[in-house]
Amino acid sequence: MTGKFITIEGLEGVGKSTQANNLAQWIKTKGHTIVRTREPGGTPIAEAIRDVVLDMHPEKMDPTTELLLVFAARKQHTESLIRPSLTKGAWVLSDRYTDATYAYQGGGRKLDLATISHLENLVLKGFKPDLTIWLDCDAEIGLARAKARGALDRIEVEDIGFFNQCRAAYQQRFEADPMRFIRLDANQSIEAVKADLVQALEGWYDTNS
Ligand code: Z5A
Repeated sequence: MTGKFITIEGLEGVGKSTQANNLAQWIKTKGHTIVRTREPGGTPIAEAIRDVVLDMHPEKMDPTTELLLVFAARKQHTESLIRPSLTKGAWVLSDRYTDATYAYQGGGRKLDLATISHLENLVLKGFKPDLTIWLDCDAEIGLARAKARGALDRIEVEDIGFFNQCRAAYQQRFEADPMRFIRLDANQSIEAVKADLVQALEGWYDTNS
């Protein structure tokens, strides 16, 4: 039996890691083995690429370089960890996947969406998550939470306009494929988001398992 591939998406500080813990707990209560992972990263090679993407460099990174790096990491992650785990019947929960590329490199960096789509087809050949949880939150609120937590990485230091464009790109992804997404209001308290998450997951499970 093949497992399910679930991703969790949203801006920084929206609570992806926090709610991924709740999601993982819910998956276990359904009796499934879970593999938790993240992007960029998830395997040794992909984690090395993550460092290049997120570390500060004296040299400015070209946006297309950034795009190619996230897809290089994704290919390794998909073939080395995600697909083999699904084949074994595990459920895979990834903190971010291809929707993040449309949001950050498409919305934020303003790279051509057709180019991103072309790369996606080339690299993933139609492979995509069974379900994507989008934690939607005002960019100011998410960034304030991320800043309160500590030092910012190379992408987190972008201005608020960048993150508003990323959020708008997530909205476009949601509208283009609403059956794959569950959108949650992540401006709420951690407990309120968790309650909405579990309720939505139960509804999804009833029709998709
Ligand atoms: N990136 C890209 O550009 N292109 C791509 O294709 C991919 C990624 C895949 C990865 O960042 C970066 O890579 C990301 C996009 C880019 N860059 N940026 N900027 P990451 O994985 O290192 O981290 P992140 O995605 O930015 O997530 P985060 O900052 O770790 O935040 P989070 O996981 O969403 O939030 P959290 O850790 O659960 O919560 C943050 C704090 O807020 C914490 O103290 C919580 O206790 C608190 N919190 C959480 N929820 C709430 C609520 N509801 N109320 C109050 N406080 C809360």
